[in-house]
Amino acid sequence: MKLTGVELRRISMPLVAPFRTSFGVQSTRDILLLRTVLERSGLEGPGLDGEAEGWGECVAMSDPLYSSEYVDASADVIRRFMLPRLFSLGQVNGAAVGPALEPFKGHWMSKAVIETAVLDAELRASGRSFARELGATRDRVPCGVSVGIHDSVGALLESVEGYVSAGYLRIKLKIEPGWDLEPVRAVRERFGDDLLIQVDANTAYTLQDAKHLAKLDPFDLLLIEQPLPEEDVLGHAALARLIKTPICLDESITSARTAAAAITLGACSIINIKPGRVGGYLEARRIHDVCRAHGIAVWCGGMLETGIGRAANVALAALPGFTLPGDTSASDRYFKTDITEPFVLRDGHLDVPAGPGLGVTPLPAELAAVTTWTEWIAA
Ligand code: SMG
Ligand code: MG
Repeated sequence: MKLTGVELRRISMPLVAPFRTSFGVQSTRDILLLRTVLERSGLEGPGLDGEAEGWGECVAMSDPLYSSEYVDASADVIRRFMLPRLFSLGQVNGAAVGPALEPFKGHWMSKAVIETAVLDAELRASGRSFARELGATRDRVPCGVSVGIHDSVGALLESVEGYVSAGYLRIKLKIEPGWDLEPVRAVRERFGDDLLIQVDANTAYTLQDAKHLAKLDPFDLLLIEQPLPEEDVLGHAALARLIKTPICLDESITSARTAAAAITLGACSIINIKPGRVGGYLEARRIHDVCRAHGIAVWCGGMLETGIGRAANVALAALPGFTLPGDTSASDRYFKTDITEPFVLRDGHLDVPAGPGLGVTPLPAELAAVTTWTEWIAA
């Protein structure tokens, strides 16, 4: 297939409630979507002439606070470097995108959105689903929910109550220094020992805090996610020897190679796989494979995606090594109106889309209502 053009589209999606983490507050999700148009020739098989379209959602945020990536930079690197490189190739398919973009350092989220949109077009054209292509073994996935930092413990308990009664199977509490032991204790006491609880610090602590973090041990948490800075893999290995709560890495893991190194160093016993953070779903699958071979549990992270990104995440989360509930929550946890048919929680699970490609497409009216800018880039 030949890539004939790409549409960049920026959308602005108000969240149902502000989401506060140790690095900032999100009230509106500012998102870059990418639509690829590929041309098929009869040479690829009978009846395959014509155009194929694919979609992808870039998980970069407006500001470089979760990682170094941000939306404007993503649009820039895609436009100036990545698309010219892909347009220069005669033929392109999902598997060829990663190797073709390899010379460009970093920019994982930008690489990921292009690979996803090319893969989606390719799979739609041949009637194969994303889940099937990745190796999914389930048709629905168990879901958790990520709960932001609140102004008071009372307000937090009220939010958690809502999510528990909606059926979420695991609660993740965002923590930071000054908002850790007290909220965790309150949620554990209120909801009992059976509730699966984990915490996420988004790099807010240092190894000096080890004694303090050990005070989380009695609360029987599933894991503590990314307590220390992204580059401090050795610090996480040291911390793992000082606390009982299992350490899960998020920001530190950018590839199957960094995952293998972190595992070998003893820096984590669980990994949060976010395809955008690692350059795409194919690398995400390689991380899954590495972890599975090492007996390391994985789960699918989230970046406040719309239905487009969620469809792909849910497909990935259906692979056999995803043994913990993911941050793959229902559409209504994020937005009043999603840009696709909404993902709905049933018995704490989301269904894995089974149609060709991602199995979902943006609804034209909903998409138009949130679009702030588009740009067509022809080959
Ligand atoms: O998509 O439900 C979601 C958000 C999950 O907490 C979540 N993501 O570090 O894991 C993480 C954060 C990163 C995004 S915070 C704006
Ligand atoms: Mg995280």
